[in-house]
Amino acid sequence: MSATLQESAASGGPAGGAGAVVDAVSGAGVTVVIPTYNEVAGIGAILAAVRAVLPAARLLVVDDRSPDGTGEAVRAASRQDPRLELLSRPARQGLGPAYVDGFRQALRQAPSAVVQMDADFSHRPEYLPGLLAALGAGADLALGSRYVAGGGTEDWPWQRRLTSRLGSRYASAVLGLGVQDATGGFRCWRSRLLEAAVVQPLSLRQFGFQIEMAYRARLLGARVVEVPIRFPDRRLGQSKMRLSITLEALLGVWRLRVLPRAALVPAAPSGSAPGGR
Ligand SMILES: Nc1nc2c(ncn2[C@@H]2O[C@H](COP(=O)(O)OP(=O)(O)OP(=O)(O)O)[C@@H](O)[C@H]2O)c(=O)[nH]1
Ligand SMILES: [Mg+2]
Repeated sequence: MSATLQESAASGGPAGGAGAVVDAVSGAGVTVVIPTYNEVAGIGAILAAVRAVLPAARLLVVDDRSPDGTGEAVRAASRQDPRLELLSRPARQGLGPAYVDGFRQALRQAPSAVVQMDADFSHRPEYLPGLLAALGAGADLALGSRYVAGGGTEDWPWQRRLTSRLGSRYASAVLGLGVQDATGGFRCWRSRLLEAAVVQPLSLRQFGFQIEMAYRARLLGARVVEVPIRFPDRRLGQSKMRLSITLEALLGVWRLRVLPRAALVPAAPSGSAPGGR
């Protein structure tokens, strides 16, 4: 079976794209966005691993001037790899703004699909072709999911497993997301969907941003599928997870729920796919 996936020119949905092509084997037409803060210990290895799986993909690292020199390491690696780019942001403002800047920069080169993933090997590069193939099978957004059959977390203490699982269920229930893993950050977006999803300013800046983006996709009427992933704990470096970040997400879902649709996504053009509220 050919791995070159032609999007339907007549898909009509929010993320349809005439003639756009995603190659789930080489990664042509795909940009992988990787945010980093103090990930120098593992950044070289993750970039090499992603490159080995998707030789033709563009890789964009979004670094917030990491004091440990992650940005410099990426810049040095980019001299050997013309499809590796560094976006160096002047200051740390949270994961959400870093991702949105990265997404906007990635979209300027008109890829067919944009992948988001962490730098710490919790998001295993071998899942990339499966996420891309889900887009080829008709999804607008493929979520790497720990909480569907075949997925799961590894090496996490039970408290973290419980918090993550319940947090995801809670966010999904409050916002009607209809997904099992609303907080994961290993995702593959059809570009036209992502373009619409990053128009309005973010409400949640930390890890709640992942929930907000899943909600925006729902408001835009996206076809969302969950692809099972096993999620090991980070291999190297330090976690950026804090109680304040969890609290932002817990309270933030209510903020999202009461916001008018127009604060989160652009007005739907007439005749577009259903799914808005
Ligand atoms: N640019 C940027 N990247 C960030 C920021 N915070 C986290 N990251 C990156 O986002 C990814 C996820 O952060 P992690 O600390 O691994 O968060 P996590 O996966 O939820 O937590 P652990 O399971 O403990 O690793 C990593 O690649 C981080 O380096 C930030 O403020 N700015
Ligand atoms: Mg991590």
